[in-house]
Amino acid sequence: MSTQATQPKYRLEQKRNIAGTFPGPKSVELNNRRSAVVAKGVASSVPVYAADADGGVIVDVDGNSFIDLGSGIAVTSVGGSDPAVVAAVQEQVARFTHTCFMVTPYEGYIAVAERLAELTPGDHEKRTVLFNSGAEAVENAVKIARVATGRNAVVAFDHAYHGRTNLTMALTAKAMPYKTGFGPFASEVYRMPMSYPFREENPEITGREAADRAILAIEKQIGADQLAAILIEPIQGEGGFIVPAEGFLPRLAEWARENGVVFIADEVQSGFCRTGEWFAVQHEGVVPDLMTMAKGIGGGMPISAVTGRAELLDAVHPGGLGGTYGGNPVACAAALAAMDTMKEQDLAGRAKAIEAAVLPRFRAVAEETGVIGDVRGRGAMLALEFTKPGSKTPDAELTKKIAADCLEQGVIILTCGTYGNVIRLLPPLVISDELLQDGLDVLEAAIRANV
Ligand code: PLZ
Repeated sequence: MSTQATQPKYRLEQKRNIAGTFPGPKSVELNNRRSAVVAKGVASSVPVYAADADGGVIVDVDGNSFIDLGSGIAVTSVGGSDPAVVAAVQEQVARFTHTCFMVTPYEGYIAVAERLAELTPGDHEKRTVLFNSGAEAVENAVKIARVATGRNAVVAFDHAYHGRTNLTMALTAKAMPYKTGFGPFASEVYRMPMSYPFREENPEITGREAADRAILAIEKQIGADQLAAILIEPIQGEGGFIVPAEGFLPRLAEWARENGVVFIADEVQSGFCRTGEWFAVQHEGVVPDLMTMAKGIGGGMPISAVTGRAELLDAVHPGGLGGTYGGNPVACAAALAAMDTMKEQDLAGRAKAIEAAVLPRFRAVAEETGVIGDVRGRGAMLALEFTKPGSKTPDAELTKKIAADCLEQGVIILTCGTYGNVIRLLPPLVISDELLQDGLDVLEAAIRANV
């Protein structure tokens, strides 16, 4: 970790502690109330209810302290209640909660746009528009690309996840639970083969060749002149933390540029220091035309953004983009504070340190146990892909069991993947070394106990 970086200040003791029965009586009671009134369609991966959260811990209503290795799906990179975010929110919320930027604008929105122009890759002129959720950012990036190009088709990839609204469902690859029964879906979405090094039929295929495989299919099935945008997660999230082979993203971006196609990087999950850089595209020097961002940007408050080339965003007629809450002032204040914390605490550097603590350790565990086919990821966006020994057959059952065992020991661990066989590690970037070690010890023990 950089020595100049300031250290996180914790309000809660950074310790794992499962006090009594699990889940405790108060969580059980809340669960009963929930069953009577909350829709079944929204499911929770953890059966306890949160009362407090700070740094790398979440405390439940029964007083149990959990190590958070999920960050509310890659959101609370600065921790569950970063003092800078809390202070900024309190200050703003006491002045005004909302005016609607489309009615009476305010400075915070502009300040966020200025910050994103500075932080996102490329020194071209940029514009930003703010929304509330990742899905909304993706929908709007597609709208912008269509207006700017006058074309309709959009390419997304195998294993992609882009959201749950109608257009983003169409862009998302996985049927269950995201799409099944929810159609008809938006048209003019075309799915192309991803670079998934661990599951390539030809293990020798380079990133560039994998890109050319997709490009050939695009040219034959769509036609470059009909294509508005290529939309891709630089490291796929829900689909399994898939890091494409080196050269895949640069080749796609290059082809897009040559053909007047807008290259959209969906950095909703991978952005804001998560992978050891501000944005995951930076690992290969890719400069997207548009970027979608959400999650980590807001320090836990709902805010999302599309940032990109001025000529693309400004192609949209005034009034064509917006929404009642987009760039809400409280969320903007939180985002500015969260970005300050990321910089001051060198959370990108911290993500790299987390990578160094995890990858070699779990590569050794993979070797010894034979149940982990692939250990991958960048920064603090890391994954273990579980497979039946001696094969690449996904083992979703084992994955689920290990995550459940970790939870009983007080460690919140998320799974993902098209085949449901990936454990993903997404700790808050402010997690202490000791807490991370404890969490990893629990995970390693749970893996060993199940083989
Ligand atoms: N793009 C790359 O990861 C959200 C979804 C969890 P929203 N990922 C978590 C779930 O099951 O709903 C995501 C993402 C990428 C877009 C989105 C969508 O972001 O803020 O959930 O709309």
